Amino acid sequence: MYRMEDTIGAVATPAGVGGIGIVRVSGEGALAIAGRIFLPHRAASLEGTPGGPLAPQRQFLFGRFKNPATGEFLDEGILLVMPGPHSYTAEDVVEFHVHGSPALLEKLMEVLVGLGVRPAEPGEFTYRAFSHGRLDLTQAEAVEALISAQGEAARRQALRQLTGGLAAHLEPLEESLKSLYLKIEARLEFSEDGIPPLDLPPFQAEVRRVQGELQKLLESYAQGKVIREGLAVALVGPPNVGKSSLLNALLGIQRAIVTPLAGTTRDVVEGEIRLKGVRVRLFDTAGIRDARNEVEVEGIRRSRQVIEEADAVFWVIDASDPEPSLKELKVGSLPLERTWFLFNKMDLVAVADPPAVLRRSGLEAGKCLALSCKTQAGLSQLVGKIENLLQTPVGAQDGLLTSLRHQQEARKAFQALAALEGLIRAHEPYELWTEELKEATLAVGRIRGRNLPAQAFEDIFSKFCIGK
Ligand SMILES: Nc1nc2c(ncn2[C@@H]2O[C@H](COP(=O)(O)OP(=O)(O)OP(=O)(O)O)[C@@H](O)[C@H]2O)c(=O)[nH]1
Ligand SMILES: [Mg+2]
Repeated sequence: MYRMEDTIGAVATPAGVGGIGIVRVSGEGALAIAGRIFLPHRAASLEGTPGGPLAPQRQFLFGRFKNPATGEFLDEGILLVMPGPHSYTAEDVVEFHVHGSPALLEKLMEVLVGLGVRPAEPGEFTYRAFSHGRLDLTQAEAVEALISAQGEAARRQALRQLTGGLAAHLEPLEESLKSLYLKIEARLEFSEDGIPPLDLPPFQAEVRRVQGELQKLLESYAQGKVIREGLAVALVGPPNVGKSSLLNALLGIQRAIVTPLAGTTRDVVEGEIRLKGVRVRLFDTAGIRDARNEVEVEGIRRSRQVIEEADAVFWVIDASDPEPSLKELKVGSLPLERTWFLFNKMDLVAVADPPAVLRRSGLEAGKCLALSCKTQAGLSQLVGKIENLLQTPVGAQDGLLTSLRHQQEARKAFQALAALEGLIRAHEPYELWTEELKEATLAVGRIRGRNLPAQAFEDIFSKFCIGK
């Protein structure tokens, strides 16, 4: 586990060459150590030796950095001084802003370590901010989410969480659970002392309300996942129906090879677009058929894997010859709840009724779309369809659960309340009710970092990058 009493330091800027590189140091020794390296320009002589104490006030100084052991000049730059508690970690923090040279930054770290700084573990600065109560756990996690956000929607989601969106949602929930717990607890301890009997209907109504809130949070998880990780769309179907043509049309470039030969695509070809600020990853695949050729067989195995992993499956059908597609459909097992049927090559058919074709195969007619990659007809409707898949459920935005950890805890709380309802119905004793209420309260608290075992923190923060 992280040792809180050490003064820690790390390069906070990304590896590689840049205009500026930043080394950050936090802890009790930060100001003293900085004072030993830094010589402000307003000192009488630039040739002087550092060593003057730094005033513990917020300041931004221009000057020189020197190795106090050898007197060697390292660089000229800026020192930011942020005494605790008004700093990121709530401890004394200093930042050395120097030229962004990896060799220089390494040297600076080496000098700092010589003065007693311990290189920080991943996420250790944020861990300190959390342990000093500057951030709750959901906010600490949001820092990492913001840093690694891919795209506009993920960025906004992380920022909402960082500014306390999720915490604000969880706090009243935890309070409600606590007060439910106390109601029963009081009647447990003082059952003889004339506390009025429990008014059951409002109690049950409150349990159901809290359960409803938890349900909403749980539903927001799947949506949050799409925003963070993007939506994966599989373009699949038999050979020659126009899967690669569709990929190219959606990307607006000739990414995949298109030929009139069946079995053109062998590998999975990936492309990416952004819709509503969310990353949409498109996977063009080998046409699925009964193939003998070894290369094609492997391609088809990969197609099936893409179907497994995709959020949405677009099963492409040649509208001028739908039979092979429908036949493959019956043999191949498709996840129908996340599959849409795209009738391509509509330009080749005078009259076509995709819904009727689907109905004849016993499929849901509403999940189809007609288009032509050749004329581009129907493409904008298809894009609209994908955008609908990205839609955030109303009201869920602020409460979005963003990690598996959140989801698991919220589910535990939900299940505890479900168990409680069973106990109430079965007229079980209050002792058992309090157990479930305690479990639900603790689970919601754990989302924000309360009552977690030390190992759990390590697991969470070790995924952060070094310097954060
Ligand atoms: N008329 C017409 N032809 C199309 C349309 N879309 C694709 N094609 C043609 O159909 C043929 C096959 O297209 P591809 O995009 O290679 O089909 P695919 O499904 O990727 O085929 P495989 O990779 O072999 O599985 C090509 O000759 C395309 O030009 C369309 O909307 N209308
Ligand atoms: Mg292809």
